[in-house]
Amino acid sequence: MNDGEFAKELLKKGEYACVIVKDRRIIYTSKARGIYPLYEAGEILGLDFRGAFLADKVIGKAAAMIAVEGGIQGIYGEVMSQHALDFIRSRGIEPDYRHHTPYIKNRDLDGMCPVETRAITTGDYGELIGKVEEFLISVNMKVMENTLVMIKPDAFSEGRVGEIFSMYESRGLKIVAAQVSDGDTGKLGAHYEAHRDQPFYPSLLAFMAGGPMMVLVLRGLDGVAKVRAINGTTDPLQAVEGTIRKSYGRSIQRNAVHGSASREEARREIGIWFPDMMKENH
Ligand code: RTP
Ligand code: MG
Repeated sequence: MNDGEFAKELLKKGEYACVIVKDRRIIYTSKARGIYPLYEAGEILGLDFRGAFLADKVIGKAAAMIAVEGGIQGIYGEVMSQHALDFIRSRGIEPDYRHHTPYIKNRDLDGMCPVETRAITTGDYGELIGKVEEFLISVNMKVMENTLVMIKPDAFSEGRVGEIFSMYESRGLKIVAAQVSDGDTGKLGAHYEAHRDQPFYPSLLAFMAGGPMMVLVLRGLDGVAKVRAINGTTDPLQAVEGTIRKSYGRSIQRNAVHGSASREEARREIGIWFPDMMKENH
């Protein structure tokens, strides 16, 4: 039995809704239906699909695009939409399927699935992932997020950069950009714009501009909330054991690190510190 038949066999046993096999090994399975399994396999786990075979209960255009982008060799779908079939064939792969349907239906079977609706208007992978994430967010599922982190001048001067990197990396966050910044009052003013009228603003700016610090973009599943949980509460005295601020913060102002408060704030802050990144997709 080859990899394609093996994947198909596993799917037919009914335990899984999505199976990926490569070199006689099962590299991914999921019991979940919908787009999340392929999003997870490709974007979250970063699986390399080159030479692999996918068998899935339902394949719409979005699933087809993710699989093909990852280099999939063969695709079997119990149900495949015409949009998926056309896309797969346009990439030189002959799809294998049991049933086909003009488009994937929504849950109530009275219209098009919202992911299919989003996918059929694009052929660009980056744009597709943006649309898939938009859908997943709308149904409260976790997605990959970029967030802005600062290792503030206190922690930087005390030589805590390595330990702080480890605390993020050991929790699955990846560093996608990093720079040392020293006394850039223009960028700091833009960054802390929302706090301009706070009584602590002048001393906050003086502290942040008072020596070198490190600015990072970290990426991970649920990255914004994850970083803030690792950082701990603003006041280190109230922070939970094991958080960065509990370990290295000294006061409500000298609190070792910064993490964006929301996805929107992360985008705004990344635009200030890494303007080139905003010209790409995130
Ligand atoms: P951050 O933005 O640095 O991640 O911290 P945060 O969201 O937990 O706190 P935020 O309210 O945004 O405050 C930004 C930074 O201002 C300093 N701060 N000083 N009462 C004070 O003296 C005071 N309150 C806030 C802290 O350095 C805080 O991280
Ligand atoms: Mg804040």
